Amino acid sequence: MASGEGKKSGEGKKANANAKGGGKKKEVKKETGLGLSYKKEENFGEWYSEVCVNGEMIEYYDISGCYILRPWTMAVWETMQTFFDAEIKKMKIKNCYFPLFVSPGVLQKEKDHIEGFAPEVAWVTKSGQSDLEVPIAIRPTSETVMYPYYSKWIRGHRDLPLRLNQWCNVVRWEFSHPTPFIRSREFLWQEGHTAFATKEEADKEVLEILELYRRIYEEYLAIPVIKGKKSEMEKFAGGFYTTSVEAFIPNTGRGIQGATSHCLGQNFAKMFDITFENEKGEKAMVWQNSWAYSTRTIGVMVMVHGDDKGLVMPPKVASVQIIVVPVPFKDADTQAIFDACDATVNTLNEAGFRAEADLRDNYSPGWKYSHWEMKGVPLRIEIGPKDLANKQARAVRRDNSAKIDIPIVNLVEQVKDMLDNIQQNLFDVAKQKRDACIKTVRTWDEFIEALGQKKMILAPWCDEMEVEKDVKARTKGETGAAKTLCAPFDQPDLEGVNCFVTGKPAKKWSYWGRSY
Ligand code: 87F
Repeated sequence: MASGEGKKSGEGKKANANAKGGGKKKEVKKETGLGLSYKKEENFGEWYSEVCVNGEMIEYYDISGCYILRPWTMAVWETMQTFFDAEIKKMKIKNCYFPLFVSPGVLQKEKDHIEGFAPEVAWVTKSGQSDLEVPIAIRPTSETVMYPYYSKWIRGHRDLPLRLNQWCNVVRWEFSHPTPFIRSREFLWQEGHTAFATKEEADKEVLEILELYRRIYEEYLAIPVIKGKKSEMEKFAGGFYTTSVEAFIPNTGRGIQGATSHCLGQNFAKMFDITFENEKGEKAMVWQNSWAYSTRTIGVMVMVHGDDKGLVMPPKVASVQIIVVPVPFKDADTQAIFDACDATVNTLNEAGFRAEADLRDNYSPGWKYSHWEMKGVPLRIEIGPKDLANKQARAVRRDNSAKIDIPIVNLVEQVKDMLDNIQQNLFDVAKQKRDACIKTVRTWDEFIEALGQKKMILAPWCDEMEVEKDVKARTKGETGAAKTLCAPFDQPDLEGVNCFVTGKPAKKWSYWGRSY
């Protein structure tokens, strides 16, 4: 691992211990001591890395900023993918796949907005020992890959709208602070790229997609987000305007951009000559959008819900929703208990739940409890001799440790209620914590005080870029500068309200804070 890449202490340690030599086993693996060595409140950064690894979502890799996504992660990704893919198909958006490689000529076409991003572009320069005649870039995003073909495929108004999406990986060679899911050099995402005849159609789609992103966070990941518009400084430089969903991590006091839906206007149509003959027979430029969400979503989920026992998975995305653990006693009929576990799993699976039994005989029930708690399984069902005799099972919730005895005859019904309740409770608790971190301010002094208290700050602003630059400069410190997160669509009253920096009449309320 190259030095000076700003890696986190945890990253270095784990990469060296586990990854060098291609995944050799750690020397000793004790059966006990399943717990985490860091606490969420005390050392959030180390806690996060440890939860990702011990929860079996991530394995560190011997290239800094690259991570192995284990099945426990991919199941979450696939659930969100299934939802989103079905929704965009209803909108008549079609899937496609464009190549990973970008020729330098095409990449340059976009140079105005690429300029700032150029240091992050990774290049292939050799095959075997020989230098390539022309180095080839690896896509950091696919505008330059796709739009030359949009130009070719779009001729007349009947070719519109053109609405394509691709599920793929992208590479951005980040240099600061690699963090699993949140900032990695390769990540998975979907990128949608659409072209319309009119601005109205493009505007409408931007919001429809943003609503799907809100639903991914709120309905699937149980994370509250704020929908809004990015400032001129924070928008995608190549675009016309950018909307986003913004989440917040209370422990670090940082906002995190959850997903973006951009209206590109006609900027790329100009650059790539994407024109069509309209109904009047005139040549016109298309209106375009692009939008994406990535595996970052999963990192936000870990950060928001995880606790000192490990991951906490919302039932809707959990790979295993219910883990059934046999609790045999010395003289009990072990076989009958195991059979009851199997029967319970079958009943639950037939009812459409994702349930598994942990029947391994080389681990104690206590060890299994800790193991599945670490992995964040929403509900544990324990079956022992007493339960068997009473025709019941004991259910234990991961989110609040509540235990209740369920009569077997009511199993399906009660498990459904409990999972729904867990999903809702995770959202409610996350929202309560997030809301407790929101502070509305009117003046610079209040702003600085709130920033010191790790708040997400709602402040009236004159909407001038110079002012945002000034705020950034004046708040620059070890933990990073404050910037705008978004101007929420849901705007408080502006009447007679002045900018918290300049005292001029405010043009909008905006969220400010430190961010990822
Ligand atoms: C890094 C290197 C090169 C972000 C980059 O948000 C280029 C870029 O264009 C780059 N990092 N971006 C902006 C991506 C904009 C846009 N692309 C399609 C999206 C949604 C999906």
